[in-house]
Amino acid sequence: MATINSNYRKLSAGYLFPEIGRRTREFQKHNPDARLMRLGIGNTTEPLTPTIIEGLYTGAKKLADVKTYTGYGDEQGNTALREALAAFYGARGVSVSPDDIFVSDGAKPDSSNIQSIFGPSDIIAVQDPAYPVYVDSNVIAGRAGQYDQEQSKYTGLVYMDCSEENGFFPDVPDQKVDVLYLCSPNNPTGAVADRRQLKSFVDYARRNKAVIIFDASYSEYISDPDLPRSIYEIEGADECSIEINSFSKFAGFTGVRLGWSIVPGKLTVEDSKPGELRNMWFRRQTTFFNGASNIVQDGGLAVLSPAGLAECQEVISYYMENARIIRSGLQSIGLTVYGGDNAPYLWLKTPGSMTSWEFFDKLLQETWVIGTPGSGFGPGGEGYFRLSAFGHREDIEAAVSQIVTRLQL
Ligand code: PGU
Repeated sequence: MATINSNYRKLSAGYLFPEIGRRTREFQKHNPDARLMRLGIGNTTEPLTPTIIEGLYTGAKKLADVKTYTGYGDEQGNTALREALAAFYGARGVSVSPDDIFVSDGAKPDSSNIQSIFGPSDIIAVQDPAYPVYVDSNVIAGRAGQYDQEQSKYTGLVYMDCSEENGFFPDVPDQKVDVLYLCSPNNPTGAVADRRQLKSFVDYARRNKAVIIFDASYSEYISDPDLPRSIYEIEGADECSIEINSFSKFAGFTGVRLGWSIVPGKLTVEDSKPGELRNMWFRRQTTFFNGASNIVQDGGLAVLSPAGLAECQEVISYYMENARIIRSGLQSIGLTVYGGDNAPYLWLKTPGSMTSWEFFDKLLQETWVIGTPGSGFGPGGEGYFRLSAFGHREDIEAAVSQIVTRLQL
């Protein structure tokens, strides 16, 4: 007799984005003429650049010739791509070995799967609010305890508060935890950790033999040269941190699918030898995953070429200009807005004492703009709302103009 993994029943509700989709379809059904503007999901909209398209063509053309055809590739990912990624870090003064890099089909799978190399009763800490995948993957793995409806929290997780008071980046926990998820530039708040803040977490992790899972999916949106784009910019981080990154937001690969994670050979935990965790992640990936598409990996190589990097920066600047347009529009009607400086997300305070979902419905009804309720990212997001700067300029301008002229405050 088969039984289910009852941990799935503990998940608080539907995954946030499908729930937004459900409410949106419902609205559209009753308002078929409304032209919706989607600033909800962080989904790229601008086309891939010429150098990247050329890289993808090269990858496809190789498959047409018996001399260059390849089937299953190198297990950790194409060696040339791993070397190019190591060089990408090297150019920033960060030393990463290609042997420690694992190419994947994106940061979401890596950030949900990585927990499988840790003990079933390890204590997990998450930023609050946070990208929901860190919480949900640990709920499914049975580490989160029960969902407490009243608190909107899992009893087994440690929530690290990110609020206006601490600039939306948390202090280290005042208790001992084993695995900590950090995301900088942050989804959803748009906050970016500085070196001192990251150092405090690296020091904490080393003191407690804990591991930081650092999601750097938005690292390329940092334009301030003083802000760290990799946790490995902090001394000692390679003994206590795993970094996850992606070509999704960096190069518009949200639908193409390509990412990477770094599990340093030096990383150790309480009961492991150096290299053991890296080997376990290798074992996990080679057992459950068969590598990213070879064509796509050629696209990734093109991203990392000098021309590719320059073109990607232009697209990123375009999205960041969107962020500026959204922020100044919202501020012009008196809303309080955070983020959007070195991250493609704007984090606004809902007006009055509205809940995040109330504001979602109000914004949709009055302005036809779709955003993301902050409470969907954890209890600390209640009373906040996320707007994404991904979108065509004309759509962003139309959305801002609708908000400015039609939102009743
Ligand atoms: N990590 C963070 C922090 C993210 O915000 C996202 C995407 C990912 C990872 C996923 O990266 P991939 O490399 O494309 O797998 N967040 C978007 C999309 C929603 C989702 O379900 O992933 C968002 O709107 O929050």
